[in-house]
Amino acid sequence: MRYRNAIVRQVPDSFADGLTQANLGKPDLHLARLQWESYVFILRKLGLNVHVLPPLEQFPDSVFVEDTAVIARDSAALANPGAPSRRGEVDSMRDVPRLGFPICVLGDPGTLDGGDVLRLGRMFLIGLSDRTNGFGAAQLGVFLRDQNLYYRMIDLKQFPNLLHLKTGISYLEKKRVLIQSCLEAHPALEKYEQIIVPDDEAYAANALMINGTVLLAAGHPKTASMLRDRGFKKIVELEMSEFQKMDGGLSCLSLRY
Ligand code: CIR
Repeated sequence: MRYRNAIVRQVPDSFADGLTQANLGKPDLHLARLQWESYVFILRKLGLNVHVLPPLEQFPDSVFVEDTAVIARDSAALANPGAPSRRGEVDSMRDVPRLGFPICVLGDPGTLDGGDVLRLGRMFLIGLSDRTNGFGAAQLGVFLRDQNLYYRMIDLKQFPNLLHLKTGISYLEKKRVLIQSCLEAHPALEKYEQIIVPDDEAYAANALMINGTVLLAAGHPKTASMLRDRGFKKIVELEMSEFQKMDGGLSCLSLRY
């Protein structure tokens, strides 16, 4: 799939007050902003038109804009984030071009974070997590089916290390997935070539394939060389340390379409 656009949101001063279970210490705001700038720079270099939203101080996690919506074909679904502190982030997405006229707005009792939704061509995997429940997934399922897209749910409760589905899996096009070992041999993935990141590089499983280039979190040399051995020639490694401290990864920082 060829991406032309991305939506990102700037890092708020309140960033360090966001939700986290990572136990990696407090993020450095200045460094987080530098890392964010590099991320946006690369998206632009890869040809994307990047729409930058202003920071939302009252929502420390709002830089993780992926969780607020799901974009499919020509339309979008506005999510209903599972964490109460993140609910209000969605309101500010209603004015965003492309998201301004969503076909679908997910709502209670359904909850869904965009980070639990992975697109693999015409198929969408929806993770059932602490953030996304069956109602939310079913609402999104109707939205997808109406557009002749398919979906399948994956229960993540048995994988406590995965905050979101995309914490543990990325789609690298051509039926290839980069996954954490806990998802190995999952029936939902049996038709895909599985590239398994070493357990001590689990964070690298949240990667992005953008127009032929793999964006990988820096500091995961085994994963990078494994990808090179598999024929991925274009790999860009991005420093993500400050976002990792807040449980966020490469995919979380943008909505791509
Ligand atoms: C949260 O707990 O909601 C944020 N601190 C991290 C969200 C990461 N988003 C994502 O994986 N899509």
